[in-house]
Amino acid sequence: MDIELIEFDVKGDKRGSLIALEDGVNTPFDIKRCYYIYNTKQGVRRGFHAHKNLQQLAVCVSGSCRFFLDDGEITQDITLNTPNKGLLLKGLIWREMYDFSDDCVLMVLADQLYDESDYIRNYHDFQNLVQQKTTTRHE
Ligand code: T46
Repeated sequence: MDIELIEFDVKGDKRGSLIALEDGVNTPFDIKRCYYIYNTKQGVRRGFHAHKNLQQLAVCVSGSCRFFLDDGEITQDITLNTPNKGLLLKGLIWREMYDFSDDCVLMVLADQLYDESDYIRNYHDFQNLVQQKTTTRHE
């Protein structure tokens, strides 16, 4: 699966901790957008989509949440519960986020501006696209 867990350097001193994410220094792509998800109600599951062409780095800067990931062949479950690790999502991956703690702030950096036409929000469309890509690869 086209994912990676990236660990960031923590600048810690007696006052506490600081993490800096800088374009081209310790981020895997040039950042065009940042958004964050917080105040998620108990039991809520979000996501339910894949992206055609988008790289994202998800960091749980407070609290915890889980990602269910599916690339059409295998599935994986990842827990994000520390601000010093980021989940890099690159390829065609169906994602669902769940188990948000009350204090969860999920920050996401993206390499593209928001574009609804980049979303695949139907699971069958996602499966078809995975199939097409697999067929093209084997031709
Ligand atoms: C993803 C996961 C991890 C915007 O207007 N601009 C934005 O940059 C984003 C991300 C969303 N929106 C609007 C679109 C919807 O009306 O905010 C609303 C909620 O978005 P959505 O239902 O897509 O949120 P999630 O939590 O299901 O998914 C989000 C991202 O959209 C998605 O790219 O990978 O977080």
